[in-house]
Amino acid sequence: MQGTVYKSTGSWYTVKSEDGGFYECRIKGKFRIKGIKSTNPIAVGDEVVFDLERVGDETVAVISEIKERKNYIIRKSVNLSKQTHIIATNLDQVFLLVTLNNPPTFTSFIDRFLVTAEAYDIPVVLLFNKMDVYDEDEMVEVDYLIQLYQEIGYHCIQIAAKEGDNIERVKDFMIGKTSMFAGHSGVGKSTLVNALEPGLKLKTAEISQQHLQGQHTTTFAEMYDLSFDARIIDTPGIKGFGIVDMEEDEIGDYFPEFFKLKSECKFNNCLHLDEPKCAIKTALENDEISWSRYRSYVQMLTGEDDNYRIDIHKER
Ligand SMILES: Nc1nc2c(ncn2[C@@H]2O[C@H](COP(=O)(O)OP(=O)(O)OP(=O)(O)O)[C@@H](O)[C@H]2O)c(=O)[nH]1
Ligand SMILES: [Mg+2]
Ligand SMILES: [Zn+2]
Repeated sequence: MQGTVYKSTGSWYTVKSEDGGFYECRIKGKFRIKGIKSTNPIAVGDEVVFDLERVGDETVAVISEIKERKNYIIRKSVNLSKQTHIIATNLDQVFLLVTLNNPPTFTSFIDRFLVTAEAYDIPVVLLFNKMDVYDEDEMVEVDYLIQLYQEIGYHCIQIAAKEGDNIERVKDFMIGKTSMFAGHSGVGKSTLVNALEPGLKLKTAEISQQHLQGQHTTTFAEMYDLSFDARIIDTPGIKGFGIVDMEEDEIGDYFPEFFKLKSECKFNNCLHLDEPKCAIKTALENDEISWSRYRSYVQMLTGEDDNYRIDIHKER
C-alpha cells in the first residue's frame, strides 16, 4: 500500500493510506537516505510504501520504501553529534509566524528563514500574529516590517489567531496545498491551526513570563487534513536558524532585492562588503535597501550566530 506520513514519534509512523485509512507503521531495518545523517529517516510529509505483515496473531504495518522527496526542512542539532532532524517534507509553502514580543522575533531570524526558503524555491508567507496586543509603537513597527518585506515581494498578513482575525486571508493561501507553520515557540502556530479548524483542539500554552522564549508545547510535527481542501503541518518552535550548505557567493542571490542589482556591481564576484562600486552598497546608502536586511546578510556571510542550524533542502 502507499500512503503519506502524518506523524512520526521516532519509533512509530502514522501513515494515511491512499484509501483514507490511518495505519501505525514501523520501519524495517535501517533506512539510509543518501547524504543525510538524520535521527529520523522518515518524516511528516513523506510518501511511503508499506505492507501489512502477520506476526503471530497480530498484523503489523511496516514501511518498506520511501518515495523521492520534492523538498524537505532539516534541522541540525547544536551538540557535537551534528545529527540532523528532518522536520517535514514535500511542502508547497511555509507560513512563518512572527510576533514582536512574547516571544520576540528578530529580523535576523526572519531573513535566515527567507534565504533558506529562497534557495529551495519554497514560497513563504509572513504572518504577523497577536495583532490584538500591540500598542501604538508596536503597530508602527509591524507596519514598517510589512512594508519592508512586501516591497521585496513577500506576502504579509496581519492576524490575531486567538481572536480569529483575518483567518480567511490565510485560508485563501492554503486551499489545495500542503503548508507548514513555522516560527519560535509561543508565536501561536497551534492556536492558528485551531482557529482554522476549531474541531482539532490542539494543545496550546501560555508563555512563561520568566522565559520569554516560551516552552515547547508542540513536541512533534504533525499534519492535519483541514475541511477546506488544505493540509497543514504544525511544528514545534524553532529557536535559532542557520544556513547550511551554501557557498559564500550564493547567499546574496537569495536576497531578491540584492539579486536584482548585482549585475550593476563592478565585480561580478562582488560580495557587497568592501568592494568598490558595489551597487548594493550604493542602494543601501540611498535607503533603497534596508539596513536590517544588509546586516542579516553580513551575519550569514561571516557565520555569526550560526550555532543552531536549519535548512530547507530540495532534491535535485
Ligand atoms: N493575545 C494573543 N495571544 C495569542 C494569539 N495567538 C496565540 N496566542 C497565545 O500565545 C500562546 C502560545 O500559543 P501556541 O499556539 O501554543 O504557540 P506555538 O507556536 O504553537 O508554540 P510551540 O508549540 O511551543 O511551538 C498561547 O497562550 C496562545 O493563547 C493571538 O493572536 N493573540
Ligand atoms: Mg504548538
Ligand atoms: Zn556588490
